[in-house]
Amino acid sequence: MAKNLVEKILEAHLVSGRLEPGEEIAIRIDQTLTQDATGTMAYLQFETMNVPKVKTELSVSYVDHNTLQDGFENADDHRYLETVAAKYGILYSKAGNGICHQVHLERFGVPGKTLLGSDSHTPTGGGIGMFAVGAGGLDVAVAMGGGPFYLTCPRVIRVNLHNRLRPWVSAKDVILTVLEMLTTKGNVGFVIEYGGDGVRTLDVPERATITNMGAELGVTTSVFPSDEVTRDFMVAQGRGEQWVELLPDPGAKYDRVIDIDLSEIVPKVACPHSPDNVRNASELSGLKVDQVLVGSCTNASYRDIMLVANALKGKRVHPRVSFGVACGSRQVLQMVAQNGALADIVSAGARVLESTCGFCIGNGQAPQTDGISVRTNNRNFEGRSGTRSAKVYLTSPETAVASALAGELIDPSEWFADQQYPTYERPARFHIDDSMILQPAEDPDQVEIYRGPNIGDPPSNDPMPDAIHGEVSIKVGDKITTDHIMPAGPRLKYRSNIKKYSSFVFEGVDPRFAERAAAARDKGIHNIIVAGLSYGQGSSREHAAMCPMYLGVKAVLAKSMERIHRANLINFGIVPLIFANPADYDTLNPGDRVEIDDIRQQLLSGATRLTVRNATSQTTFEVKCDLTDRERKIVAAGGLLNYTSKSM
Ligand code: MIC
Ligand code: SF4
Repeated sequence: MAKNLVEKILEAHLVSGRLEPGEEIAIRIDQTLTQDATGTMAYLQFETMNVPKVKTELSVSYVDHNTLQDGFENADDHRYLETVAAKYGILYSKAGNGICHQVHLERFGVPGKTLLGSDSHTPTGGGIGMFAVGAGGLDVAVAMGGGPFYLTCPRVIRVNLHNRLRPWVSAKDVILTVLEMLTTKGNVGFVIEYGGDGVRTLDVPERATITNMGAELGVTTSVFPSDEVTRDFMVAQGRGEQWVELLPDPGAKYDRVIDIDLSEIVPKVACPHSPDNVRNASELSGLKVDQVLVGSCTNASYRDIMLVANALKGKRVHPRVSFGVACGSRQVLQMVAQNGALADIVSAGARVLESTCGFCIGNGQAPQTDGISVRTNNRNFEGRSGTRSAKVYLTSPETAVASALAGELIDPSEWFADQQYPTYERPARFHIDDSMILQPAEDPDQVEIYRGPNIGDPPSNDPMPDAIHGEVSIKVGDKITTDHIMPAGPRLKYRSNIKKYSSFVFEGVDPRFAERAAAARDKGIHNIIVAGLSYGQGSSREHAAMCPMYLGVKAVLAKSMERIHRANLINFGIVPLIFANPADYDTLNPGDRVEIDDIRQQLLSGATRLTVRNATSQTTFEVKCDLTDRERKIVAAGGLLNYTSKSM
């Protein structure tokens, strides 16, 4: 039978289950990646598994998120990560070497392999033909220990790209067009497979811009075929021998097919505060901008930075604009330093930023009050920039650089109308220097793991009680992101210290939540979160489940939930429940006493509907409990760590 790309990769990695959309399957993981903000907890959990050496083909630990080091915490965490990597057979990419997804694409990605990463933008690897999935740190820890990764066998959407992009329009505009069509809601359980004659007009990093922001659609991952373009990119990275061709069979079946004519795409902008709030750049012309930032794992490849440098050559950014540029990797920074492009960027008046996540995760560069910021990254959630009143517009590097020069948001094809679009030529050989990637120790027994005072233990949890006697401790609306649940930015440095980090749960939504929830927990009352649509969008941070668990949250009742967050809730023993009738959401109020009888027994016996009693309003309603048998046992045990230690 003719197979699509997704079926081919999944079939080659299937450990259990049937390849039928909607079924639970388990797949073997070839490679893992972690970053420092999620990594410390992932490795603390890995250490509890008593595995002497990772069992994957390749595991890499990157330091790219918490590099500000305004205090000892980050530096302590980095040293912990470095020593853990040395001991357990993991490569360690030091701070300054670049953003995990970009470095992984450049130096390690292999078509047809599976990659599990503790970061939601791991699907960037789909640009080189990997089946690359984001997950919570605990799932990544299990994969490093040799365990399979469980997921719902996806449905596949085929997106055919035709023709080629016009000048001053680029890959970011393609994915913003897809986001405009499919939005951030309702795509859970799908994978996007790109194809069509337009694919060969896009180099691997451009494809990676597209798969990167698949995360914002909420799909499990996105994947491009591996063709001659992939081969040439890998040859230029000195890794030609790792290339394999990977194409779908002619006549392969898809759940849905979408056709996009690249030549019709125009420059796009995702307006505040959601990546799917997309408009044409030309409609926003004239909006004064205060800040423009180029960088992040979405748009900081050699191609992107060269484009920016060429567009800036001999010009100056608008005097009122603060303009920053962060290369996505040290490889890119070295190359633009050597070829003089960096000088063009600096001469134009740019602030050169470190090759890290930086501004994208709210570490520095917070805009002014009510500021307008144009950025090339992938998320513009309210407050993520560090300034609650700021408005962040997501664009391509082309639109960003035009706006930096103009001082206002502008369609780059209009601003550069008289200027030749710089043609990009991939270098025959990228600058290869992996000296900031440390190899594991030759004698692991000699390595002593460094644990500074910021490193706590992973918190433990009790099994699910027989019944839930709880209280609605917070009621939130639609599209609550993991940034709302667990703020990043200046709070990020407490990631390894759950007690401390837990005091910031829902900080920006309801600053008293953590205190209230902890008090209820201490009185033996179970905390319940009530939410609207797409609860838990965005980041993969398992802290958005782990910290609520620590505060005694036992259940989330939502209209719908995102994939990674749902999996994290289960991993930390919180039961994800969906309103059978969404209108019941309206009947609940903060403070309502809520009861679910025999929850533990019902979970274990496979009940798919549960009755919830609102003791305050004396009403009852039903919720859907669509969990697999394995997930039920995990929740009943109080989380994956309890479940694994019980079954070992
Ligand atoms: C993000 O973009 O939100 C992050 C920071 O990279 C997160 C991971 C984290 O919270 O550490 C992600 O996307 O998963
Ligand atoms: Fe880093 Fe931003 Fe990419 Fe997350 S989205 S990995 S914070 S650059």
